[in-house]
Amino acid sequence: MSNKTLAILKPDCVKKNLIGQVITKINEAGFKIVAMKMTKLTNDSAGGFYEIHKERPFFNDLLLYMTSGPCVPIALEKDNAVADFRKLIGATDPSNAEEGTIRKLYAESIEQNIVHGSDSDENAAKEIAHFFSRKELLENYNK
Ligand code: 3AN
Repeated sequence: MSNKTLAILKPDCVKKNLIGQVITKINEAGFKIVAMKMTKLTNDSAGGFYEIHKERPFFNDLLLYMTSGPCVPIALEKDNAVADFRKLIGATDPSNAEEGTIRKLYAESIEQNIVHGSDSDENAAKEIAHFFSRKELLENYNK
């Protein structure tokens, strides 16, 4: 899976009408869109996705935010996808993000930070499977 990653355009991205701008940045950086959908997460789905954060103090707020409106999960393909995508989006806290990164350009806060990117190849595989069936992916990979 080393050439795959999962992005989510989060509810603040959708509400601010930034889907187009953010996808343009993703394409310009050389990523190929393999699968994409617009969906409103349930509490269970968001809780499963962010399971690793369930003991963190911000977990409940994170679920409230991630279920507050539709989001856009996107499976992406590129050499070195996980690291390159995290470089493109910038630090979790937009005030620490590098100039030109998606979070620096568009994000408001550490919580409402526009976009998610997988943090390892192992998590990328799990996260892609959270949103897309094998059939949806097999039809699209390397095409
Ligand atoms: P990243 O999305 O950069 O990998 P993680 O995995 O540490 O960051 O955090 C997952 C999500 O949890 C973040 N995208 C953000 O929405 C939220 N989050 C992380 N740290 C905080 C925090 N200190 N306060 C509030 N929300 C946070």
